[in-house]
Amino acid sequence: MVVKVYGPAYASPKRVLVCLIEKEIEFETVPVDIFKGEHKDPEFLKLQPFGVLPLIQDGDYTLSESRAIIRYYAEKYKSQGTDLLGKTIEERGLVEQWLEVEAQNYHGPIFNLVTQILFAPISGFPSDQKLIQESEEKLGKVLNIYEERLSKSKYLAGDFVSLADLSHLPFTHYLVNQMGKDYMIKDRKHVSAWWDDISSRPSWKKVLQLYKYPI
Ligand SMILES: N[C@@H](CCC(=O)N[C@@H](CS)C(=O)NCC(=O)O)C(=O)O
Repeated sequence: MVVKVYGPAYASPKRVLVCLIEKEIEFETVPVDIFKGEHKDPEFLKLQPFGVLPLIQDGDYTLSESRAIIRYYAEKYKSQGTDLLGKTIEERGLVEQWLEVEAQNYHGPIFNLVTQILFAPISGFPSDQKLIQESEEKLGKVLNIYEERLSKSKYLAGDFVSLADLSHLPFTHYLVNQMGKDYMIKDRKHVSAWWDDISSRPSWKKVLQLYKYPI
């Protein structure tokens, strides 16, 4: 059964795509255009009542929330492709901890920066400069903690790449490549080396090559 991934152009679905490639899971993609409001079409809302991407369909199994999807596939195919969950229960605990850090501490400020700097102008809204400044400060503090952590281990959960690292790829890509804020990564030696490592993985390069970002 081939997994169907909805909305491959957008950042959160790319979190799923990079993990499916690492896990060597066959998939196909279904384009959904947020700018045309296709994610709010009644047919789509039947599958994902909140009207957000990504969504996957695997036979008659439907799942949304990008981090739930990547946990599901990393567990289901634990011994296929790259093991992204760690070998021991203690390593798994650390993968979960850093996945939560990404979702609870990193994602909020970086999401605000992306929406205010990149999406507000093309949607015809003024950018909120105060929110941009506050979000950059918050993200900087999170990155200082990452710098300390990554001075002790190559990846966030230890010396093995995991879901926790890959989960950072889609939004950090915007920060480094499209927002003129690459110094936030490059000025921190260990964060910078970590970013170079994870963003040069063949799986991520393939995602970037096959599924262009909307902006
Ligand atoms: N927590 C959700 C967030 C998904 C999300 O924000 N998706 C964006 C695309 S990157 C979206 O669908 N935005 C459309 C909207 O919010 O109306 C996840 O990780 O799957």
